[in-house]
Amino acid sequence: MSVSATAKKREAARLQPAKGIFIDNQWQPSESGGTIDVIAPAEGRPFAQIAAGNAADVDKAVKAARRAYETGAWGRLTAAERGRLLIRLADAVLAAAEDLARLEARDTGKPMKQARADIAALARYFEFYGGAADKLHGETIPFLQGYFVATERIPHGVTGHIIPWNYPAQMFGRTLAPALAVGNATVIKPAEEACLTPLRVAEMAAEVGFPEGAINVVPGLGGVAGRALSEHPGIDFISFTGSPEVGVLIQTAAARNHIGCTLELGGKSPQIVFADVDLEAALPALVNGIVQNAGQTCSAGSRLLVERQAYDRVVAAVVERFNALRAGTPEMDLDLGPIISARQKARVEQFCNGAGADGIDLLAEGQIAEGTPAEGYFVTPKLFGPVPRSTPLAREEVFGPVMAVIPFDDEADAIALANGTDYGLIAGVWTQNASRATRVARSIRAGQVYVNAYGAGGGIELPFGGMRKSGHGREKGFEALHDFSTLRTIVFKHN
Ligand code: TXE
Repeated sequence: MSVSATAKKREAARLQPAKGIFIDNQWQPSESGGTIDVIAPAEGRPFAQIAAGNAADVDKAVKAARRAYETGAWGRLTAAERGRLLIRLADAVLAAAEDLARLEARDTGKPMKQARADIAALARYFEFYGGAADKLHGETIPFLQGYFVATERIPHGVTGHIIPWNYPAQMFGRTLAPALAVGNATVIKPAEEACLTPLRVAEMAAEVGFPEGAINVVPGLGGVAGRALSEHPGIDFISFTGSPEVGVLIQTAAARNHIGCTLELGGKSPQIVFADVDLEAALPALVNGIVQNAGQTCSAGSRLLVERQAYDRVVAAVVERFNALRAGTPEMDLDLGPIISARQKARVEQFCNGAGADGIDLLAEGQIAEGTPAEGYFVTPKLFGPVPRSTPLAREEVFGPVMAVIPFDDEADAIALANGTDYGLIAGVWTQNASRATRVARSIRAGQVYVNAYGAGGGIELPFGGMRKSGHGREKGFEALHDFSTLRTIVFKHN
């Protein structure tokens, strides 16, 4: 064995070993026997391994879910019993919150305070949908003489779920909790970049009493395990969060299988600031909208649209805040952490270099704190402006802590600008004029519009989802129970 092979072996021995594929409440070895290294983004080196699931593993997981749904204990539970299990899982997550937050922080690089908030949100998803499980009901419909008609909301059956790496814990709860509340049996493919928390929480679900096959987790590469899951003829519905490019593949595969899907594909969300803004109140939300999770958030407020007459005043205040921002490791617990991977970091840098080449001014730049590992995937938060409306920075999702400031002339211009990208996920409107706030909010093509707030409090109760390139379908809130269920109409004829 060569020296480098020995060194590699020693390195591998230090990594947390892969647990395998989670099927029927048990860890099973992957069919391929292969593993994927999990890199800590703040350290720039691997610290764990996950199993590299493939099509054969996905097939086993889908069959386990089918058994759970058709003949297993899961399919026989009442809605109230499913709800109780979800609430038990919420309690277990809260009891282990600090350990889970540490795992999530190392896996994603995010500051501990963000990871703690994410774990609290994960618990809240299980709690909210646990409480909602037995409150989803149908209707009766007046019909012909001698008929009685009722509808009932029923599960799709086996649901497939593919989630990204930016909020592994939250996404796991967001997509699985409503699906389970309705009674679906689930198979989830988390992101290869960060999925240790989902793997641990699946195990916890078994510990609190979820029956075999209700939750199955197949870690692995997107193009292998993800693709196999999206194309599997045994799933009845699929929920995807990720890039628009892969979203097209998911919807195409769903069409081939004649099943429905929900897609959440990110955005280029505007924060619209009118001259009568209460700037003091708005500033933290304006900046946090792009800094949270280092800008790797589907609903990041990446476009700051500012009424021209207040441009200098607003930009000066934002510049001051931006210059004070600091990136660091999870333990430093500063404003932001690193980017998830070298590949994503390169993508962010490419946008910034492109802005420079387009002659756009860099208005402000935060710092990387002293003592952060040089190998970590850190970038400084950056504020560019004024950004011409046709440039990539004004139109495309960067998925990093990079904000584009764009001036507008009046209300009509603000609306046109806000609606002027292919996306439509969320928006913020900042003004003290209630009529204008209402008019603008109702003119924005987005799934969620905030007035004098932005992305407040996790919003688990609030239906969330996009239009056009941001995807379709609604997650969160009671609405998600509709997406994860379908309707049966029963018609009775009587004398
Ligand atoms: O996404 P991918 P990436 C956007 C964001 C980001 C860009 C690229 O702009 O910069 O997408 O990120 C799985 N069949 N968002 O490359 O590839 C993959 O394993 C089935 C926005 O990481 O779409 C992972 O589990 N699945 C977004 C998931 O899809 C496949 C969050 C997302 O990865 C697959 C993430 C395939 N062929 C990125 N290929 C948001 N909406 O929040 C990959 N996957």
